[in-house]
Amino acid sequence: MRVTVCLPTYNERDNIEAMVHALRGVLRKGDRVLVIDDSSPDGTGEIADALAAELPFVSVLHRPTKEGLGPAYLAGFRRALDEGAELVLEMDCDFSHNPADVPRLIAAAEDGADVVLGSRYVPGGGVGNWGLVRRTISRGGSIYTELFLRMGVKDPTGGFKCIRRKVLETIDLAAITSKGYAFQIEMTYRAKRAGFSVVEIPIIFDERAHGTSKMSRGIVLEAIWRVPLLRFGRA
Ligand SMILES: Nc1nc2c(ncn2[C@@H]2O[C@H](COP(=O)(O)OP(=O)(O)OP(=O)(O)O)[C@@H](O)[C@H]2O)c(=O)[nH]1
Ligand SMILES: [Mg+2]
Repeated sequence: MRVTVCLPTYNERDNIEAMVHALRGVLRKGDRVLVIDDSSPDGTGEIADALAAELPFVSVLHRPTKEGLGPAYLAGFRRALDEGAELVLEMDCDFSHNPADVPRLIAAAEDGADVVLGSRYVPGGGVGNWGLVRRTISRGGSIYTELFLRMGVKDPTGGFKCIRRKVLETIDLAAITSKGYAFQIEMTYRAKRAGFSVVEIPIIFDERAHGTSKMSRGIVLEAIWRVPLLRFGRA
């Protein structure tokens, strides 16, 4: 199945080139990488353009302002569908998600799963070098989400995913307004609610080595208020 890896970037100058080359090593003929850059002030967009000029499997979607991960992915999904992708991957560009795991995500989707989640909290998964605070936020987020949404998903805030085209064509992407972790939760929730199968496969998540995290208190708070709204609201 033809794959497009969506790679949102904001100030990933020190990661983008290595990531594109790593993906080149694991993707198959016809697969694509779509960089979605929100006008990074550090020049990531220009580096991505140079990579796209050199490597035909790479394209770049430039967006004028930083709006968060959710809007960036939604724009990327639309482009990937237009380009004919049969499987669409979500992946961070900071090497927290290991490019070597990409073929396993693809294989699980090709085996029949509609949504494949790279999961830190199933047997064999884990986090490499996170401190206690990050571990607690992440674990707490999973428990909180399960309390309200009952998806039976161990790692609902993760952002390493492989999604079948049909899922993106079926769920109402225009209705999704979440920006951060809530976006990851909402995508999976809407897919499940539409009757699609969700499968978790183990991944090891490592803290980024270069650049800075865009995780913020706002992103955590957004997830806290949006999760109950998903369950009880009209979303
Ligand atoms: N296009 C775009 N990309 C973003 C935005 N915010 C974050 N990203 C990218 O999304 C990916 C994940 O962001 P990170 O900063 O690593 O945030 P995180 O993974 O939630 O937080 P950590 O766990 O601390 O790494 C990275 O590739 C970022 O460059 C945004 O507003 N727009
Ligand atoms: Mg990260």
